Amino acid sequence: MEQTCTRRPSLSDFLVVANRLPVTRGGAGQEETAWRRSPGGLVSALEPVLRRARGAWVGWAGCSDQQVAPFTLDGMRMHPVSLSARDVAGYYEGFANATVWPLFHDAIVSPTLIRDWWQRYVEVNTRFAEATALAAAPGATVWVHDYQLLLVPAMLRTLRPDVSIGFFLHIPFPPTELFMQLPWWPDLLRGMLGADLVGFQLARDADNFRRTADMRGLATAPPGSGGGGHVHMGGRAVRVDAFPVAADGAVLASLARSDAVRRRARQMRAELGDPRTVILSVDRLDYTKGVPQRLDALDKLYAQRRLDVDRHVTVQIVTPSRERIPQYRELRKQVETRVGRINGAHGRLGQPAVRYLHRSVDRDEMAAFLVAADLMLVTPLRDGMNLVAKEYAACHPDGDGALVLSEFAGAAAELDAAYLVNPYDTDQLARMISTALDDAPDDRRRRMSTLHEQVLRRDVHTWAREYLSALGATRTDAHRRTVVGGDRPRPRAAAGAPTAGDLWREQ
Ligand code: GDG
Repeated sequence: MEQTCTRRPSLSDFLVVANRLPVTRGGAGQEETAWRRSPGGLVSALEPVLRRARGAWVGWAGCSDQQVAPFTLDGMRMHPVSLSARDVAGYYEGFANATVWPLFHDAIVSPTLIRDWWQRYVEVNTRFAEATALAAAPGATVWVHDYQLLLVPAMLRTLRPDVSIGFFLHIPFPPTELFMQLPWWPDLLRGMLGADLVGFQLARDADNFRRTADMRGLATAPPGSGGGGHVHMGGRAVRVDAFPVAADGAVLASLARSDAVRRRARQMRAELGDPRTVILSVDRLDYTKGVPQRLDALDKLYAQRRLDVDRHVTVQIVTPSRERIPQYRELRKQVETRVGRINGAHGRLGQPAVRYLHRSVDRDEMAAFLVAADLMLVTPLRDGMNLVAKEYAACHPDGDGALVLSEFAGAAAELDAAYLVNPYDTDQLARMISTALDDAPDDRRRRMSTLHEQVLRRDVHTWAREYLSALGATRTDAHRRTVVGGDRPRPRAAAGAPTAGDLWREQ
């Protein structure tokens, strides 16, 4: 990987702002200082887009109490934001992941409200906004991501009214009554409304957001008026709309067709004892992903002998996540206790029912697992989208395989040819797993072909293009409204600065 250090990086016309830089330091056989790409939903979704647009990324490098100078990696400029150990505890593990994350996922786990965390969140958001303001060229386009940075759009607008600001939320936006449980909800709402375009995964999330803005007396216009709904804020019309995130379909499909991955998939099946059916789940170890509930359904099926260890092998991969947060440590115990119980009750010597991996695997290995699986279980209790479901469909071009998908994953809104299920209902989940296994081969094939076509038709590049074109259009709209509506004119972009739409079209 080509890596260069620049003391004074040039200004960028296009910037992604996210909690984490898409890199981690070090790795097996690498020097301590070498950076490599890190896994995760946001990175998977954005990395190809950013490379194509040759932009910059503002984010935390992942190590606390260290100043990291800006650097360039594989043609992407990185602007590290430094966080102290106290920042990490209060802003990241605290307010972002123990307050906002559970609340926005239907409060599956009770959100913790701690005023110090909130203050830390405000401070860190300020730092992100300041770092972005320094790195952005006049009239630049800035795309801010996710629940860790809800305040950044408004802060950045104050510092740099010339830039075009997009915000995208990767997780669900909760119903108004839940959102209003947060003592600081008006600040968060105002923060998001600093953007020109506020994007969500689903129309349902955008509707929740508009309803919440209504509570604040901010006038909203219905969807359809000018290509999406608008919220009027401080003399500006903020566009609010849905942009469902997509997988890097073509790349995965070609990886899945490659000799190396196919060979590895065959080898995996052999290592599993060449069972008739390989059942797979891959999740970040998070209570939103419904892992214990899914294991309970499998337990039932093994107990009722609808699954047996000779013919059906289950592989559960969990990627370690947020391990310093107590609820995540508790979840790991719950999952591992269940795996032990299932294997103790239904496995045989050398033939466990569930093969359990608590680690992340590299991209090719991940693709091989997806190819090897006859049945994929994606059953979150709540999920903004869920890319694993889409990635599985991308890896099955020939109509083989089957996908059991939770109704509470955002992906279910598009992938309705999957076997949809309510993951809270263990009996129904068990029945649906059986149905998917026993379905007529033609029906299963028809469903899988539909899913594959869907995820290839609309991939991560389409997603970014849709979002950036919409963001580009808001700049034109804002100018028109300034002239028509007589608002105080915003400083215009520097002559020649590309809009978000131009940035995309240039590629
Ligand atoms: C958030 C939202 C939304 C996972 N383990 C490994 C690995 N992964 C990759 C998957 C997939 C990504 O990580 C996980 O994405 P998800 O969408 O499933 O979930 P979150 O991390 O919760 O992401 C979610 C997403 O943002 C994007 O908007 O869909 O709803 O919660 O790409 O493949 N990749 C590799 N090894 C692993 O062990 N290589």
